[in-house]
Amino acid sequence: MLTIYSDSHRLQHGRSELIDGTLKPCFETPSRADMVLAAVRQRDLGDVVHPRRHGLEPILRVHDEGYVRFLETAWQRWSEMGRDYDALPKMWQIRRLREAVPEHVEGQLCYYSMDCGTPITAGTWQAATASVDVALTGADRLIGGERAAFALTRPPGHHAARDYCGGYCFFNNAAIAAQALRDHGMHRVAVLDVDYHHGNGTQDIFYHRSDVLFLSIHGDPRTEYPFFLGFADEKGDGEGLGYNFNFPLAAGSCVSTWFFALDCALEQIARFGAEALVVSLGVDTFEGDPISRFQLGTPDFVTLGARLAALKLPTLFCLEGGYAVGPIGDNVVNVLAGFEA
Ligand code: SP5
Ligand code: ZN
Repeated sequence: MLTIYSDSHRLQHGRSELIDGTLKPCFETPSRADMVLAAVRQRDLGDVVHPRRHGLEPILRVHDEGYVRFLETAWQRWSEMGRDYDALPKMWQIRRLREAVPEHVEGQLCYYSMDCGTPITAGTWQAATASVDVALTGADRLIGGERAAFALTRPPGHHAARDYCGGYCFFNNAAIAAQALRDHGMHRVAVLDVDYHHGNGTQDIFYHRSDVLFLSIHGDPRTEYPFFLGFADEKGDGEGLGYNFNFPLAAGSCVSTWFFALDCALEQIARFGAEALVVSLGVDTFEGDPISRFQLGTPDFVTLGARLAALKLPTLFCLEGGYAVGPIGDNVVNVLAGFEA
């Protein structure tokens, strides 16, 4: 399988995130992508190519223009105030506060963020746009007739909604790629999110649409991040009613429960008549993940890949979460190898 990779991911190197009440070193680190790339090479998955630049147009098909301009200028405006530390928000536009975009970068940072774990740094814009290019170059390959491609996207994307960042995500790589597939003639695209955390951003982007089916298997939001979306009764709205499926599972759920949910999701994808599949591939479902609570073992990821392959669809894998840095490479490559076996 072809891998698309860019060194620009290193430019996203946040110092800290607010977790359990203190600023801790970011879980989402450059070493994650380095480990995945090393495993791709070591296990001879296939060629590794650089992305092609696609510009802002495909991003603006999915994201709000004000949000995109904010991300483009945020670091410069932040650092002009003499701040050399990562930009993190400190309040939110919560219930009954005015829903208006503030003028000041500080207020905009709060307005356009979902959480306090997604630092904007000097290199965020470059890293996030390169990550989109990685996903779009993968989509190009599918459009060109390839069976599958692996977009080694970092920073990840699935928590980024139409107009906010969060959960270590800035642009929704998988959603932008799915939209690109639609724009290049694929009529029905399914996005399957297997990251431990609900793909709130992707759901947000496609919630009113019937041409992109969204399905997510994740830790139950009653106890797990992102808490405010990902419940089973969210089924889509308007045209999109019946085209959104959430499979929330209790934290600590066993492997067979997880694979049962996967089978339900795969059945829906087949029923939908998808012409292409985008997989939001988080491996924070791993038993050793430091911030998540499912129990998949390293060999289970081979099984996941094999089950996805059984759909027989052109498939684009986009990397999302996974924070057990030592095993992340084997876990990810196991999915891809299982797919190809
Ligand atoms: C892409 C992705 O996987 N984003 C995940 C963002 C999760 N951020 C908040 C995690 C909070 C976990 N709390 C557990 C604390 C363990 N001490
Ligand atoms: Zn995750």
